[in-house]
Amino acid sequence: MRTSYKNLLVAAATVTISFGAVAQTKWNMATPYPQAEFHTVNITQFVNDVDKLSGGQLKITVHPAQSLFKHPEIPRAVRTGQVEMGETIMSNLANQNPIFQVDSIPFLVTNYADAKKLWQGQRPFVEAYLKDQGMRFIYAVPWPGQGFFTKKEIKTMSDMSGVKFRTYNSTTEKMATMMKAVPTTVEAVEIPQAFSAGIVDAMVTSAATGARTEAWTFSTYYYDTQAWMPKNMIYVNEAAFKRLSPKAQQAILEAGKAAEARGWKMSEEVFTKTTDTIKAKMQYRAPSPALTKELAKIGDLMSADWAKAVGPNAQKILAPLR
Ligand code: PCA
Repeated sequence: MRTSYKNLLVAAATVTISFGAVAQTKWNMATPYPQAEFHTVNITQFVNDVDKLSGGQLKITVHPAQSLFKHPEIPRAVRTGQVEMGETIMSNLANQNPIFQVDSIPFLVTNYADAKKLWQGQRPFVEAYLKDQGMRFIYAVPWPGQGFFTKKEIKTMSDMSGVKFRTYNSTTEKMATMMKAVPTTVEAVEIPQAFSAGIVDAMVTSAATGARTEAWTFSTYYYDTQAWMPKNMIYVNEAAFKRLSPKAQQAILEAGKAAEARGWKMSEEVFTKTTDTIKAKMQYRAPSPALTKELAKIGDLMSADWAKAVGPNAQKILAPLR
């Protein structure tokens, strides 16, 4: 996006127009995923709720599919106040702080009940880190469990050796390297093009994103490993938040609480529905015991590295799960 347009948006956002007694504030929100993903559907409902609960005081325009900022740029854009609100997959921030990585380690959690427990342990640290950065955490929602979409059959890990493999951030890249695959980071919105251009021949993602991208048009097998459940988080620039009326602030917090509860339910529903679609359209496979065992080994190594990087807080984060 051109800088001049960005500046214009920022200027527009700070304009508060008065309609009689009620002041109206306009905000922008940058998100990485397209409208068709359930996370974005949930965000749309969230901003509608904010509008209603604030009595029309706060209007948030959602810019999906990286249309305002590229996914990796969103946290900085929110931190510096270029945009008031954003969405990011948490493990993208693993390079800044390892607390964000824990939901992307293979086989730490493989179902919604455990994902919730892990989130309970992780949440205070996520909130504190964002606060420290001049941001405020609003809510988080998990993706369905991650699996592998491939063109060829994968019986053991050695079948992944040298495969051009789509990953989505440094954590997934690390795992792919440990699998001896050749990782390339491709944003979710660019998946079909990456396959058709021959940049990748396999990918890691959820049934949700597999179905949304019609993975059957560019791959054959789906290995349902349920390897981890990464979360997206929604957060705001704290200074912008403080400038809002108490009523608008309250609206964001309340709508956020509702969006978190609704989003977890949506995720579980989408998981069932899209897994059924994939079963109907693709060669659906449970991973072989050998593949599961080899992945678990990678998970153990990543867990150990993670715990070392986090230090004593690792035990606190994992406590609800244990
Ligand atoms: N979909 C997103 C993140 C994880 C997921 O299931 C993606 O593939 O980029």
